[in-house]
Order: sequence, then structure tokens, then C-alpha cells
Amino acid sequence: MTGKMISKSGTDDGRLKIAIQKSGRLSEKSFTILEKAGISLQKSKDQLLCQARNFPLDIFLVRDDDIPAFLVNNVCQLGIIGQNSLLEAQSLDPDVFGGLEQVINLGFGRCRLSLATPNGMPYEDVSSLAGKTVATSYRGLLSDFLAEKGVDADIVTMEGAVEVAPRTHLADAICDLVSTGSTLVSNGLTEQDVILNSQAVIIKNNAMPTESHALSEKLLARITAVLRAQNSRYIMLNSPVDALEGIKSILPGSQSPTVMPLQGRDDMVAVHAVCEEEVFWTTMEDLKLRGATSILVVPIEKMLD
Ligand code: PRT
Ligand code: ZN
Repeated sequence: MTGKMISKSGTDDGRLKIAIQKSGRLSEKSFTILEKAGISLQKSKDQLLCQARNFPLDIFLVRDDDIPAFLVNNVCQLGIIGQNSLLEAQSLDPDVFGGLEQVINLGFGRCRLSLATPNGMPYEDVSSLAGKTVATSYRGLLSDFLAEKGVDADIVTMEGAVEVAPRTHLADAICDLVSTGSTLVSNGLTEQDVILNSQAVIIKNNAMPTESHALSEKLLARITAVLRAQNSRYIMLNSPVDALEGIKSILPGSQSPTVMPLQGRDDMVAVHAVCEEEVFWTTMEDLKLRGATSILVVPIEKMLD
């Protein structure tokens, strides 16, 4: 999409605008993160635009590849996109997209951009691809990688079905996104070097108008709080007084637990802590071994410092 095709609705109505993927791997979770940040939406996936009922925010539902252009044209000030798509756009057109900044890693849509070769093809490292042909939808990132490694290979750009290129003799190898790896396996390909590890991120146009800035900061602070809460657990347990230091020392990612007396017990205290890491069964077993009892781990819904 070219910049000219987007009408500059800008922020003249005072509402913040965010672009998310209309339908695809990132859409559901993009909606969910906004909802968790307290944004109440009228979901009508057939439309280009949906408005938040309780926040001055409009959501543009578009193809992921178009999101960077929506931002640089200031149709939207924020976007949710895979790092792979953003970095590819920035690699192909740094002058246009270089000003887009990644502001929050969202932890979903994880995948990697990898080189893969047909099973059995000799491959030591990327230099094995010298003089060969590599099919990809990521010409920018692949050519940057090859240039950095000093490898001269031909690149064939394909929009989709990259994994069939070696079988149809269009290319010797491929460079594509991988998550579980099953697409590679079922196409007789072996994953070799990883070019990029990617996840969904919130991106921002730093040149956003001042009236959008405050709204954007507010929304981003809420999303940061949601992610922190999502990754945190509240842990409650009873500890023998003389085991307290040992127990505190193994509480995962916890700053300063609250220690309270237990009525009628001089030898025991109650310990409450926010753990900013997952609490595994093994941690709970270690706590128990150190004397902790009545261990309770609960999710946190919201968290604001
Ligand atoms: O229509 P639109 O252009 O918006 O969507 P799209 O078809 O371009 O994108 P979509 O929905 O497929 O992916 C959106 C984003 O999801 C990507 O840009 C990545 O950031 C992220 N993502 C995460 C993935 C994958 N995992 C993934 N596995 N994108 C694509 N794949 C494909 C990959 O290309 C390959 O064909 O899945 C296949 C491999 O999967 P595995 O599990 O077999 O390894
Ligand atoms: Zn796309």
C-alpha cells in the first residue's frame, strides 16, 4: 500500500488510533490485550474501523503488512505487528520506516526467521549457501544477513508457499518463519541458521501529534501493567520463624514480601509476596522442604505501582 492511498484522518477528532491485524495469527491476541487493558470494543471484524466505547481510541483492522504505512502516514499512532514484519519494512525502506519504534514486547506471535535446506543437503554454516538460490518473503532481512556474513547467494522473492520452492526446483534453500517446525518437517526441510527471533510488539510513530501523546502514554502504561500482572503470581504461605530467611531467598522474582504474625503462634508467620516470575511446582516443593506450609499461588488480575 502506498502512502497516498491512505486518507489522513490523523487525530483531528482527538481520538488515538491503533492498527491491528484484521484476521490472522495476531488478531485475536491483539484484541485480547486491548480488552485486558480495559478497552471495551464493539467487535465487528468485517469493518476497517472499530471504536472503543470507554476510551478515546479507534482500532483500524488491516493486513499486517500495511500497519507500518498506517503509522508513517499518521493515520494511526500505534500498531501491533510481528517484529519480523516491522524489521523487514525498515530494512527495505529505512528512510520511510526507520522512525517507527518498538515500545512493548507482547510475548505472543513468537516465531523465528530461519534458513532451511532440503534434508540431506550438505550444510556447515551459511557460507554453504554461496552461489545457491534462496526463496523467501523476507528479501530485506535475508539480504542484510547474507551481506553481514559475506555470503553471495541469489534471492527469489515469493509471497507464500515458500516451503515448496526446493521441491519445485525454484530454489536450493528457503528462509521463512518457523514456529513449531512441522511445516519444515512435512516438506522434507531441515532448519539451519536462525536469522531473527520474533514476537508481536507495539510500535509507535515518534512523530505523533502532542494531543495523541498523552492518550498513547496512558494506553501503553495500562498494557505494560497488564503484561506485568499476567507474568506475576501472588504467593501466600506460612513459614516457621527460624526458616523465614531461607524461604524468602527462594521466592522467585519477589522484592520485599510482607511478613505477618499468625494468631496464637509464636513460631510461625504468614508470608505474602508478589512474584514477578512463574512459580513452578519445583519451587513450591523447595519451599515445602524448607518448612513452608499452606502454600497458595494465585493469579493477579491488575497491578499498578
Ligand atoms: O492477511 P495478513 O497479511 O494480515 O496476514 P499474513 O498471512 O501475512 O500473516 P499471518 O497471520 O500468517 O502471520 C502474522 C504474524 O504472525 C507473522 O508476521 C509473524 O510475526 C507471526 N507468526 C508466528 C507466524 C508464525 N508464527 C508462523 N508459523 N507467521 C507465519 N507462520 C507460518 C510460516 O510462514 C510457515 O508457513 O507458519 C508456517 C510455519 O509454522 P510451523 O508451526 O509449521 O513451524
Ligand atoms: Zn501479511
